[in-house]
Amino acid sequence: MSNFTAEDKAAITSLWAKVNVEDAGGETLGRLLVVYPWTQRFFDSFGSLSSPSAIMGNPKVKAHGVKVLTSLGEAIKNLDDLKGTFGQLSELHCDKLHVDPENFRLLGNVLVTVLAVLHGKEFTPQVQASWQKLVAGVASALGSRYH
Ligand code: HNI
Repeated sequence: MSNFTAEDKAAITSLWAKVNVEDAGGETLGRLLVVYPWTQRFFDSFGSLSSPSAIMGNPKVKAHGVKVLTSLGEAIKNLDDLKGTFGQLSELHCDKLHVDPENFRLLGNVLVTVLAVLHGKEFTPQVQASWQKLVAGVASALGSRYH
């Protein structure tokens, strides 16, 4: 599990303070579903995902993206215990949702891309490196109770 330095923590929390969870959440989940279409199979109750514009305009996609990013925000308050923070969610994604944990890595990479696009100049190499560490740590924690 990653160890976050003081610089990482500062880089993660200072960018997070500026993230609009509504915008970034919808963009991230939407792009995941567009770019990796096999991830759509987990969301068959979400209505039309038949084209990129249907996906990006789907209110259920947006609402669920917000839920995911809100949960990530909780993790940012507990950077030294991502495994503990995500223990129950790991079990849920494994036992009930049957989500292949590789998808957590895909989502993390899409999130980093979305933040780079939305935050431009503020997304410095230091910020990017710290966020890469965060999404890797989150993916690992969400996968930690798979069996
Ligand atoms: Ni995920 C439900 C958090 C990645 C598929 N997911 C949740 C919930 C949270 C959550 C919180 C709501 C749980 C509840 O109702 O108690 N998911 C997260 C986080 C990440 C993540 C923090 C990664 C950072 N989930 C993914 C990925 C997929 C995924 C990558 C599939 C590609 N999640 C789901 C599905 C549900 C879900 C499916 C249930 C949705 C529903 O409401 O039917």
